[in-house]
Formats: sequence, structure tokens, C-alpha cells
Amino acid sequence: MTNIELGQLNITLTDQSLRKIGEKVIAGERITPEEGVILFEKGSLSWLGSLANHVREKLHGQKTYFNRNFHIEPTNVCVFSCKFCSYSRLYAHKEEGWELTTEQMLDIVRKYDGQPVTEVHIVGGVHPKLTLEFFADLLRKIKSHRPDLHLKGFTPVELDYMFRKAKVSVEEGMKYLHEAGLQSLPGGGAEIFSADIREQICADKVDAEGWLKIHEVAHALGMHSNATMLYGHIESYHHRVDHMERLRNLQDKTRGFNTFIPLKFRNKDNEMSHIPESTIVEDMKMYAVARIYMDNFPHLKAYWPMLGRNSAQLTLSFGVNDLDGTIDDSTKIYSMAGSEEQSPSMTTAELVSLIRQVKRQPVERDTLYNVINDYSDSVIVDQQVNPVHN
Ligand code: V47
Ligand code: SF4
Repeated sequence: MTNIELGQLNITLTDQSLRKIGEKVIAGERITPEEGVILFEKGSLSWLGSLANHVREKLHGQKTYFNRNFHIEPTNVCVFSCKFCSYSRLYAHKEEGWELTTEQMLDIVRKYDGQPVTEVHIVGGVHPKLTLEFFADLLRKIKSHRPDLHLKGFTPVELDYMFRKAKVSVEEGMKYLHEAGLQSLPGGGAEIFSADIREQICADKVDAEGWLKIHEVAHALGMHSNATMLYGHIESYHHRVDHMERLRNLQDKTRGFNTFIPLKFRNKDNEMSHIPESTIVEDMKMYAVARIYMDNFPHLKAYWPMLGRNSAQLTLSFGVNDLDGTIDDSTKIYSMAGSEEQSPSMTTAELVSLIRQVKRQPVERDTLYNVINDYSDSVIVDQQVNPVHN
């Protein structure tokens, strides 16, 4: 029996391989892919949680970030047919879907005039009529209406399609959108990088190399981005570790990723509905291993509209230091996939109180993690949060 010190904690371990991993993590050393798989296979939930929490508190102390953002989903019509997707309507049935005009999207932006939102997240299906030029024009118009709004948008799935249709290289296309106002890329479209799994769940969209290349080019332009992983369906622990390894390697090269976001597969109304959803124990393990493995990713995010509020709160003890945003529009991708959050919206006061209930320190950030408001000393009056620091 061996004891290792985990900060204040003294954990008893019988397994030598886990002991070695624990010692490496405490010493700030990188763990190998084989060790990543061992964590999933042998680590107890409490031990993984302690180790992940050690890493989290070393990086961020008690700070737990959120931002004030809103989403624009230009269309749910999509030429692709990912089996896990409950959201898209195939292009062949486009009359069942929606498609917003530029004016309708600008109306959404105008709705937030005078409100302290810092970011708009633009993401949707891949509609063949919505071209590179269409989106560049939209970005320019949003920027000219509200220059302070950070424009985060488009997954490599959308970008790869736009660039190929416009017959431009990734470098040319990314530069063009960046010059039109695009500042960051969200993390979507990554799913599981392994070609075996992609073949079974999302065979026709951009592959791992294409996804990684687009983020690499964005980073070279000085843009930042996030990365997701869709877990809890047909993948093995090896596939999850391979996915995280590829992201960790790219991050070593570019340092352009801000946040890693594990996304729990939800099984309502899609072609993978027969697959049971992961348990809460499996979810917390996923977050903990991600925090331990992704040693060069500054932030780990739990997307609460997908996980539900209670599970999102729990993740804050398993490595997570970011709860995304105070979304208050009708973000549909998760409610349509069976998330508990049927109309995801949360006020700042609610989000602050959710974080405080688990004794963490709520901090409002912008997209690049600059602090907007630190709510550690604030008071909540009638659900209004009055920040002490501005
Ligand atoms: O790539 C689709 C996932 C992603 C399901 O970067 C599903 O800040 C679970 O990437 N069950 C898009 N997940 C959303 C996304 C995202 C969300 C929030 C913040 C950020 C960010 C990025 O949604 C897709 C796919 O992996 N998804 N269907 C489903 N049934
Ligand atoms: Fe289209 Fe994205 Fe749904 Fe795949 S996940 S079908 S690319 S909207």
C-alpha cells in the first residue's frame, strides 16, 4: 500500500501504475496515452476527482468562469447526415427546417443592443446556399453594428464546405473570414477523430486531418479556438485518448486552443437512439481524465445546456473551471437531442448562485478569458447580482 500526497489529501493506492501516474501529475509531468487509458480503466472516481481537482486548483484556484453570450443558428438544414444529430434536417427535406436571412440574424444581434453581452457564437447546419461570401458579409455587418462583440463562429465542418465550394485554400478562406471580422472558432465538429469511428457516425464530413488543419491555420492567423469531443456512444477509452492526444500535440505546436469541452452524447430522436447514454459516474470520470491529460489546455468547460445544471455543478469538483455562458436564446442542438435543458437559459444571478452553491468563485470572462467581473465579493439582491469589481 502506498500513500501519495495530493495537496491536503492523502490517498491510499494499491495499484502501482496508478501510483506512478499520480506522482507524475503531482510533479507536473505529462502522462502518456497508455497512462491515459489506465486512468479510465482503473482509476476510482474519488481518486480521479482528487487528482483532477489538484490540477484545476493549481491552474485556477477556486475561479470558475462564465461569459455572457448569445447564439445565432443560421440554419438547421444540412447536407451531412451525422447519425448522432437530432438537430439537422437533411437538405432533401429542407422544407422541414429553417434558414435565417441576414436581416433576421441582424435582428437577433440588435435584440442585445445595450446589453452587456461580449460574444456571439454562430454555428449551424451546412446549407449549400449559404456561401463563404454570404457569411463574410454577415460578419462585416455584425461588426459594423456592434464592434465590441467578439465573433466566434463556424466549425471546420462548415468552413471546409464553404472553402471547397468557393474553391479557395484553407489559408485563403480563413484569412478572408478573419479580415471580415471572425475572431475565434468554436470547438464543434471534432466528434471522435479516429477514422474507424467517424466512418460509423459521421462518414461524410471533414475528417480529423481537415479539422486539425483548419484550427492550425486559424491559430497561425492569431485566432484562438476551442476543441470538443463527443463521448459516450460507440467509442472506446483508446479512441478518447487518441482524440485528446492529437489535440494535445497540435496545442504543443500552436498554443492557440483555449478550452477543451467534452460533450456527452444525448440519445433522443437520432439514429443512435438505441445507444444508452453514459452514466453520471462515467461523465465525471471523463472530465477528470480530460483535466489530467490535457496538460497544455488552460481551460476545461462543461456545457451546462447539454449536461443539465446539477451535473454541471458536479463537474466543478472534477476538473472543470468554466461553465460556458448565460445563454438566453433558443439554442436548439441539445434540447432536440434530449438534454434536460429544454429551453436553455440562465441569468447571470442564477449562474453565479449555481457556482457559489459548490463554494467556487464565479468570474465573468470574455471569449479570451479576460476578467469582466469578479463576483467573489458581490451580493445578490432579488436575483440581481451587484458586482463589487468592474
Ligand atoms: O459538433 C450534436 C455535438 C457539437 C449531439 O466552442 C451532440 O464554446 C451530444 O461544439 N449529443 C456542436 N452532442 C456544439 C459545440 C459547442 C457547444 C458549446 C460551446 C462550444 C464552444 C461548442 O454538438 C457538434 C456535436 O459534437 N452534438 N448532436 C448529441 N445528440
Ligand atoms: Fe450537420 Fe452538424 Fe448535424 Fe452533422 S452534427 S448533421 S454536420 S448539423
